[in-house]
Amino acid sequence: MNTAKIEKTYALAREAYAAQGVDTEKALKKLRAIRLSLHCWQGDDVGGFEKSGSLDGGLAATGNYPGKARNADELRADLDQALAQIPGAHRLNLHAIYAETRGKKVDRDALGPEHFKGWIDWAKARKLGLDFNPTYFSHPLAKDGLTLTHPDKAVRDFWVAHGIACRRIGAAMGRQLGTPSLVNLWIPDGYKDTPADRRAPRDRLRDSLDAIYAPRFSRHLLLDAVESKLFGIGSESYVAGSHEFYMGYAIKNDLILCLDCGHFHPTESVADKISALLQWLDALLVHVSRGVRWDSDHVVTLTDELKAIGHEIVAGGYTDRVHLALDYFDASINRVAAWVIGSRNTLKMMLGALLEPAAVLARAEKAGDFTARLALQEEFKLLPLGAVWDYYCLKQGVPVGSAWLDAVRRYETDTLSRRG
Ligand code: RNT
Ligand code: ZN
Repeated sequence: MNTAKIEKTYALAREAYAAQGVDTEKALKKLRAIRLSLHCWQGDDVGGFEKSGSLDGGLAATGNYPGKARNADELRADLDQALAQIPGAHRLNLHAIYAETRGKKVDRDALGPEHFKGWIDWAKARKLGLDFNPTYFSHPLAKDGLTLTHPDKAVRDFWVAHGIACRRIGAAMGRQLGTPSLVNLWIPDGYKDTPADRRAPRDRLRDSLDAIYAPRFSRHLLLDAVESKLFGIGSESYVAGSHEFYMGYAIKNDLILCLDCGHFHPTESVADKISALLQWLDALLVHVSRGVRWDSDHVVTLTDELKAIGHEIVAGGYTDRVHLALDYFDASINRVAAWVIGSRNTLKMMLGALLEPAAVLARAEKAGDFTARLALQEEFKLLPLGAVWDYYCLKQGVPVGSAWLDAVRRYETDTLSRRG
C-alpha cells in the first residue's frame, strides 16, 4: 500500500470515528504513550546464559524452530529486529538468567547490576526502560519444585537473597535509565498431588516475601510486583502462590499485582478483575499471554479476551495504572516474528479500546437502554480500526500491514539461518 492510499483511507476512518464522537488523533497520541515491556525470553525459549540445564519450574517451550539466539549479542540483535517492526517506544523485560558474567560462575544470590551492564548500555542507547524478574527455576536449588516455600531454611535463604539481589539490580537499572524498573516475582512452588498441609508453605512464602521486600527503594527507581498462578506442570494440585495469596499480600504490602492471562481458570475473565482490584491497589501488571487449554504461553493474538482487557483499561481510565508486559514463549515459529505478532496485537488491542465510542455506550447504559448498548457494541466492532492502525504504523516509520514479515524473513535468511 502506498502512502497516499493509507492517508486517504485514514481520512475516511477518521470521519467514521468522529461521527461517533471519537477523535482518532487523540487516540493515537495516547497510543504513542503506551510502553509495552517486551520479554527477552521469547528469543531463546527461556534458556538464559547460565547453561546450567534445561527449563523447569513447570514451564515448557515447545518446538525447535531453527535460529534461536545463543548469547546476549544475538538476543539483542534479534530484539533490535523485532523493535524495528513495532510502532512506538517500548521497554525490555529481563530475567536474572540473562546475566552476562563473562564465563565466570556467579550464583543467583550474588548477582549485581554489573552483570547487566551490557543490557543497560544497550537500553540506554535506545532510550528503552528495563524491567526485571528474579529467576526461581532452572537451578539446582529449585529442583524440588520448591524455592521460597522450601522446608529447608538454607534453600529459602538462598532464594530470599536472590530476590533482594534482583530488587537491587532493578533499582540500579531504574537509576541509570531514568525510569523505574518493574521487578516481578513469580515462583513455581507447589505440589503435583494433594498436599497434607496447605498452610505451612504459605506461611513460609509470606515470611520469605517479607524478607525480600524489607529493603526500601524509591518508587522512582523500582516498582515491585508479585505474580500468582493456578497450576503448573508438576504442580497441578496445589500452588502456594495462588491468586488469593498474592492478592492479599499485594494489598496489604502496597505492591503491584501481576495478572498473567494464562494463570486462571479458562473461563475466568482477567478483564473483569481490573476494576475490582484497582479499588484496592495502585497498579496492576498484566502478563499478556494466551493460554490454549492450559497455561501454554501461546503467542498473543487479537482475541475477544484480549480486547476485553483493553476495553477495561481504557474505559476505566486506567492506562497509567496498568503495566503491560508480554509473556509467552513459542519455539515452533520464527522467534522474532513471535515478538512482533504479539506486540503488534497488544498495541492493536489498545488502539481498538482507545477508539471505542465509550461515551456513547456509557450513555446508553446509564439511561438503562440495554438494547442500544448491545446494538451499538456490535455495530462498533466493525468500525475501521485497521485504517487507523495502518496510518499509525506509517507515521511511526514501521512497516504497514504484513510488510514487516518481509523484513523478518530477510533477517532470517541473512542471520538466523546461519546460526548453528
Ligand atoms: C510462569 C510465569 C512467569 C514466567 C516468566 C518467564 O508461569 O508466567 O511470568 O512466564 O517469568
Ligand atoms: Zn507470567
